[in-house]
Amino acid sequence: MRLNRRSALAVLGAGLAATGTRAATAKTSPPRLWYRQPAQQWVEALPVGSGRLGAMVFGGVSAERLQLNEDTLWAGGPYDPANPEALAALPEIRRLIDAGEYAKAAQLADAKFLGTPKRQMAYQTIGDLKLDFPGLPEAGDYVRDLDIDGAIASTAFTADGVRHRREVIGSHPDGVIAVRLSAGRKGAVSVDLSFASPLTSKPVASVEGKALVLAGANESREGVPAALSFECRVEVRANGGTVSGQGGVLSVKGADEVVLLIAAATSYRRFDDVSGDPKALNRATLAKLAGKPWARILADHQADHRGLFRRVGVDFGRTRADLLPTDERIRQSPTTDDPSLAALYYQYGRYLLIACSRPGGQPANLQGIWNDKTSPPWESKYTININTEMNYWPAEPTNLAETVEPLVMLVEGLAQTGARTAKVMYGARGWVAHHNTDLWRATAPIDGAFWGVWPTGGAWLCKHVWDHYDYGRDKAYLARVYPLMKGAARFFLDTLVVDPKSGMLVTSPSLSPENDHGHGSSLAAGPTMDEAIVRDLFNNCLKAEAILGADPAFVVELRTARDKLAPYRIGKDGQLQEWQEDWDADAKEPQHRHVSHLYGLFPSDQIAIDTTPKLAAAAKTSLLKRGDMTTGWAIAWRLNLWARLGDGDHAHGVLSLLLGPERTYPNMFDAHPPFQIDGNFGGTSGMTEMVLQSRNQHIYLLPALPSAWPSGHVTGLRARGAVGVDVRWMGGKLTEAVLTASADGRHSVVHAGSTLVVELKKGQSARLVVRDGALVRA
Ligand code: FUC
Repeated sequence: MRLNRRSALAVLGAGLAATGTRAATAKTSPPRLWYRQPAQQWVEALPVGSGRLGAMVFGGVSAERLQLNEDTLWAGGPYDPANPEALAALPEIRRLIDAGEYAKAAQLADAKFLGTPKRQMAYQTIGDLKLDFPGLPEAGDYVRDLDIDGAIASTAFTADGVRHRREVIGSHPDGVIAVRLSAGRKGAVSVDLSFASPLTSKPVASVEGKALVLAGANESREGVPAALSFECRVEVRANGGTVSGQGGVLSVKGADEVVLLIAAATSYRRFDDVSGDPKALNRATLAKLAGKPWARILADHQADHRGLFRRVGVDFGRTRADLLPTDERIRQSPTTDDPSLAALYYQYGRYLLIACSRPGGQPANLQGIWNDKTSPPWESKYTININTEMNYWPAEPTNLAETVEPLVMLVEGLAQTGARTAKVMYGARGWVAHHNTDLWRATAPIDGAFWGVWPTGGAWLCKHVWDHYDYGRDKAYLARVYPLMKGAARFFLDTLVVDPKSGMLVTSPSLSPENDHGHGSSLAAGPTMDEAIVRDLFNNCLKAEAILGADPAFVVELRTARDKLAPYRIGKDGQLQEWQEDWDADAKEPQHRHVSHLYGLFPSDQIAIDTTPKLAAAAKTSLLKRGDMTTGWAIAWRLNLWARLGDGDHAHGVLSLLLGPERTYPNMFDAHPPFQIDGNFGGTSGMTEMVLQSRNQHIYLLPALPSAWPSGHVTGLRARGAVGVDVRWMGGKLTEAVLTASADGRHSVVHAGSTLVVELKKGQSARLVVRDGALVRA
């Protein structure tokens, strides 16, 4: 049953009367995740983050657990994995590939062309801050939630007739995780604080006055010595009661209210500098907060968060399912019409990006910043053959451009470390990064030739570097990043080789990410994805040069090489070929999770249903072959692709796979499985692509609206050319769109076959409606 706003409130009232719980009372907007029981598993706990610091909140009654992260606490230390043996082996690896001896090429690459060490460093947890509440009896009226508009996790319950409330935030402006423990009766808050850390380096907890401190080092890994020191410092502010410390335990007894300010830092300054002083950093962070009450810390945090979060509003419709706790909604979602679960997932993606990627911090890794292990899956690092890029797909279109800064900083580091890898391993100028990187900006191939010998990771990241300009149109920024793009392009100008069969320029050795083509290995020359990524890189360099006018000689070189890149090919089954050869039918895993050759359709716009219909049809054939059900992030990629194919109903079907309990944990974290945050971000991006696309110099309104969302709106989105876009629809039809320019520009807007060109000066807006089937200015 579908409800309008008024009947939804009536149902809410009825639910309230039936249950009489506060859980039900609080169940109106703002958007939130909520539960009737504490988290048992980590994937039930709720994430907060300051960008740099993260905490997972379990919501236990007699024992609370805050699992803590700091985004530079990784294993190892500065290291250079470039393998000096590689250069000599390179010609023979290329020759074997040209001769069709792919297995031998892979063997040689395994022996000579991998980084030293063959694996990268892991992102590590600090451990847990444990809060034990002695003497708290059984609780009733329990509810915990995460308000993603207020960016606050709360746990509330009644014990012995006293209402207790615990709140946790991750404040970007103040650089701390802050906790408030309060109760409805004076003197009712008593808590014992201690640390538990799984780090084998055995950090030591101690009490310093009214602070509990955990100090130690990171772990060594793969023969790379541990080079970081870290400290986590919890300052306790008790209102009333007593504070005392013993051993590694700080106890508060009989307080009216307790506020905890948690600062954490490591000695990491840059990939090649670990001379920071974490103790001094934490002291300075906390000293700045002296005298600042919780109410102001909270107000500053919420103003900061909402300044980003509230830019976008989303409504895909509402049903009764909206009234259920979040874990139940996820469980029921495969069989329930619950469009506002999709809207919640959408905004949760934005919440997570704000919480884990802010200027001054590290970019979002495989788990954002949330990780409870010292040796997490795939080291919770940066997998740049899809996962890191996917993390940032929603950033520009959903109006969170600020969150991209850490990614640009990552690329600035890679351009330095990758210059050495390019020189040592390829004898090339410019810079290269392969399929993974870590805190230390390692850029050599790793894991094995099958996965690692893929030179286009850095080039793909450069698309984000360019997109940040294309959405924002800030020339000073473009001048700053042009050398990064140029360096990435320089590497390919020096290393592309002529394919003896076609005479075109191809990457070699390379592979189509992690996919065995059935001829002995994954290694190949000129996989479709590489050619597409390099084409984007060269074109974006050319566009940047045209704006900056920096580099006429480089332009000639780029154009010549670009025009010799291998074109897309359609294979014998009508599919878009994944490789230069028509091997798709021979591939070992026909339903492989990666859909790398479809990069041209999304995230790029080299292939589109209106600009290259034949290639788009071939891409669709490939996509149908790959199937819909796969790992979390790979479902999310398919969602974006189906939106680009203009098939809203197929996209919606794919979205239901992502939102179901097999791919979404109770805390709404994406399940690869295991947890990987890319699916969350890819999901937000895919839903955006259903209602708005900004590609091929046009803005497409409602390009893939599913019949399951007949009425709704998304406001505050962004399109290329520094323009904001609101879209509203009813009965499956566009009712209005509003464009708001933040720079002068001309925008070509497309809807249902009708195109309208809108010219706007900075600050102006235009309202568009459909009249007699044509898009017009209202
Ligand atoms: C790539 C993917 C895997 C996983 C890993 C982190 O290698 O193929 O599925 O997501 O990254």
